[in-house]
Amino acid sequence: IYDMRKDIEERVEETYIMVKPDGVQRGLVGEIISRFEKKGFKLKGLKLFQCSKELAEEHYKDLKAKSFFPKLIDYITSGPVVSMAWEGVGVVASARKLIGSTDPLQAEPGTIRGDLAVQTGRNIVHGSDSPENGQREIALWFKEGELCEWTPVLAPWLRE
Ligand code: IDP
Ligand code: MG
Repeated sequence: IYDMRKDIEERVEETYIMVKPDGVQRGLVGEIISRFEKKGFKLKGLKLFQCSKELAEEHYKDLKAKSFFPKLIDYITSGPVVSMAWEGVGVVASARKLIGSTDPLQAEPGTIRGDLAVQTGRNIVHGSDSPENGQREIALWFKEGELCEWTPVLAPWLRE
C-alpha cells in the first residue's frame, strides 16, 4: 500500500542558512557550520559574501512593513555574511530547531541562538522558514554553478 505520509516525511528539502554579519565578526562561522555538519545534513553551497541593500531588501521583503525593517537592512549589509545551502530530509524544520527562537533570550539552551546570542537584533544566523522559501532564498543568494551535487561517503551511515 502506498504510504503518502511517509513519502511526505521523507522528501528531500533544501534550506538557506546564513551566518549574519555579527556571527562573522564574532568568529562563530566554524561553530555554526559545525552544528549542521555534525547533525548529518549535506552542504551544497558555501561562500563569504557582502550583500547589497537591494538583495537584503528582497530577502526580507515580507518584513517590509515592520518598524525595524530599515535597521534590519543596515544590520544584514553591515559586513560580510556566510551563505550556505544545506540539503536533507526534513532539513528546513530541523535547521530552525537547531537555530532556536528568533529572540535569543527565549531560545532553548543547546540551540545556536540559545547558546551564542542575547538579542533579536543580533541573532547571528538565518534559516529558511519553509521548503518554498528555501528554494527562493537559495536562488536569490547563489548563482548558477555555485552549488555542488555530490554524494557524501557517510550517506549510508546517516540514513538506512
Ligand atoms: P527568524 O529569523 O527567526 O525567521 P523573522 O521574524 O523572520 O525571524 O525576522 C527576521 C529577522 O529580523 C530576525 O532574525 C531578526 O534579525 C530581525 N527581527 C525580527 N524581529 C525583530 C525585532 O522585533 N526587532 C529587531 N529585529 C527583529
Ligand atoms: Mg524568518
